[in-house]
Formats: sequence, structure tokens, C-alpha cells
Amino acid sequence: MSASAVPSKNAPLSEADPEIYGLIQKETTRQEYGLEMIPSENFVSEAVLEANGSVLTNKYAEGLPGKRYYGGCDVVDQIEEIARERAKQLFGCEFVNVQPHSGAQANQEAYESVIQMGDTIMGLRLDQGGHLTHGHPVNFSGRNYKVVAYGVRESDQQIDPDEVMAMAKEHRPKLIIAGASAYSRHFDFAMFRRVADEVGAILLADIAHYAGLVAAGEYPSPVPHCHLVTTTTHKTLRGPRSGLIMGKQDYAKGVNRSVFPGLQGGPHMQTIAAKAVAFGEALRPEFKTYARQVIENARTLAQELTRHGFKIVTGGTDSHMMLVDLRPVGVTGKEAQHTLDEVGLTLNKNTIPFDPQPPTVCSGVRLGTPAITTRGMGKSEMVTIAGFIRDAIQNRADPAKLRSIADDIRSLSSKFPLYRHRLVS
Ligand code: DSN
Repeated sequence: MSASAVPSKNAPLSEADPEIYGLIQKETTRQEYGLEMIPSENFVSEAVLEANGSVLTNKYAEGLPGKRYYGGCDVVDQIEEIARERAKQLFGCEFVNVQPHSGAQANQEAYESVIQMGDTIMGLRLDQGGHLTHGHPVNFSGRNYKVVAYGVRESDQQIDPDEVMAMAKEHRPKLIIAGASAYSRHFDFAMFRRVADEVGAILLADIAHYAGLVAAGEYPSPVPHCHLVTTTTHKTLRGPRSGLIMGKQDYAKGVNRSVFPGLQGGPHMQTIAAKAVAFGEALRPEFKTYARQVIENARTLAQELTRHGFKIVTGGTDSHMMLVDLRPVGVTGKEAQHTLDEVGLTLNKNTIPFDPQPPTVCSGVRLGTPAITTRGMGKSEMVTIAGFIRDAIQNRADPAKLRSIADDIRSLSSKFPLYRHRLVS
């Protein structure tokens, strides 16, 4: 193992740390030859990977471009400016802070910029599609604030505007959150703004899941309606693992202060560069085509699964994802996730609205099409994949049949190369 202090004389990872190198090879193989259907995952470009693994990781740059607490920031200032300009162009927002390290942190920073500890917040219930950071008791959001949570209607599993308005009028939240981790339909951001205005609340949209679709104009934009908008950058937006806060200009100062020095130290300049690269990619016309295909693929998959006897929560999807109610096929979310893992199809078990099962078991699975669409898969592959899901679940007690489905999945994936050039064997 080389221990030279001079990077140019260092051994490559394969020699310097064969153990970690080997595991990265193993994970690359898993991604290459499996079907990645967790809706919050995607595959970044080589350009994004390169920026993310660059020497920018060495630089401290606390502060904002032009107002840093460290010398030597001329270059990283230019990079952060480009990231900010591209994000503004992409989402049409008045201001953006590109420094949040993640979506959860972006939410905490955005909340702290507009409300105080003990204030009331209102978000979608976690077990009906919301996110931990929207007010779950185990999370900072549930510990620091009083939480009231809206749900979905039992009849169609969709958000009920009357319930949102009634709850807001009753509890007078200071902050209303419109966003989800497992909701496949459009959010009516204009309706949420009417509710927020009625009770004098700040409206924040968390579009972590939909950001790429919003950027492409394929999902309604919350930007005209909301005071603040947060997102991750690694889901449908197909950038590095990170976060972003946007909003109206009046909120810029508070957000910037909340990010630094409020909750973060030095920004991760390598990730900000990778975000800039991803935003540049999302500004190209090809990205719109991609986002459209993501939604078309999700719709085809939902239709095919329905044809095979599965029940899609809300009856379909307007986005990149869907929740599948497995009760009609007699399997739990836990069993389905395990079976599909065995054949190389990755998704996650998920509660469905009004789930009779505990969250460790779940009656449903959540799946999505962003990653497989990035590989170039389209309608006919969705038909095939729905068949794999049905066959695997029907034959979950038959190891030979599962092995044969695993072979079919490997051979389908092999037709859509991803990072094969990174594999040594
Ligand atoms: N955003 C979550 C997901 O959708 O997977 C993770 O926090």
C-alpha cells in the first residue's frame, strides 16, 4: 500500500485500498445488472461523477460567493454562481441557496428561517405518503414543533382540499408543508397557497421527489405559489446526493443565514460543482424527453400491474412513482421486497394509506421509473418488468423459478449498459 504524501505519487484506489475498491466494484455490478426501482434513486452521468470526485473536495469556502471567510475562493465562487444561475433558470425562482448538504437539512434550514421552536407546522402524515421531516415525532421536525398532520381520503387515497382547509383553520399552523415521499398524484399548490393565506401561514413545498419533472415542465411547479421550496437533487433531477432551497427574494436573507452559520459549516464545493453540472444537463431539451418518458413508463407499469391483479393506490400515477397495494395478491410488502431483492429488482416496502399492517411489514411496495428510464428503458421493458414482478411474487416459494427470473432480469439489464466500463471483470 502506497503512503506517499504527494497525491500524484499515490497508488490508485485498487492498490491503495483493495477492500473498499472491491466493494465499490461489487456495488457497481449490483447497479449494472439489477433493476433499480426505488423511486428516489437515479443514475448520474459520468460528468456529474467526475465533478463530485474532484479536487474541489479540498476547499473550505464558508460564506457565500464574494463574501467568504477563507482566501483562495475565486474559482469556487464562479462554480457556485454558475450553480445558482442554472438553478434559477431551471425552476424560475427568485433566489436559491445551493449549499444544503441534503433534503432533510434543507428542510430544517428552511423551517428555522421562518418559524420558532414550539410553533405549529402542518404536513402530510408519514404513513399516508409524507416524509419524516414533515413532522414525524422521532424527527427534529416532530420534536421541535407542534405538529398537525393532514392525510388522504379513504375513498380515493388523494389529498382532500376541504380537510386541509379545515385543519388549517382549526390549528392555525405557522408553516404548511406541501410535499411527499410516497404520493403519485399532482399536488395542487395553488390550493395550498389559498389555505396558507387564509390562516396567515408560510407555504413550503418539498419537491424532492418531483424536482426533475418540475424542472422539465412535466409536473406542476410550486414556485409561483410558495414562499419557500426545498428539494433534494439526486432523485428525478438526476444530480449528486444533495439539497437545495429556493424561494421568494424576501426570504433569501433568512435562508442564507439559516444554512450558514445556522446549521452548516463549509459548503461541499465538489457537490455544488456536481449540482451545477446536473442543472446544466437538466436545462437541455433531452432532459424534457427523459422526464416525459419517466412518467409514461410509470403509467405503463401501473396499467400492466393492474392487469396482473395488483391494486395501484389512487388508481394510477401522474408522476415517476406508484404505491402498490399488495393485498389482492396475498403478499405483504416485506415479503414482496425480499422476493424481488432475490431476483435483482430493488424497491421498498411501504405503508399504504390506512394500512392494517405495521410499518415493519406494510401492505404495499413503492416503486418508480427514474433510474430504469435513465438506462434507456421504455414501454416494452415496462410490460416485461410488470411480468417479472407478477411471476416472482406468484412463485416466491419456488427457488428454481426465482433463479430463472433473476437470469431474465440480468439479461434485460445487460441490454442497457450503465457503468460497465467501470467494471474490471
Ligand atoms: N425521501 C426519502 C425517499 O423517498 O426515499 C428518503 O428520505
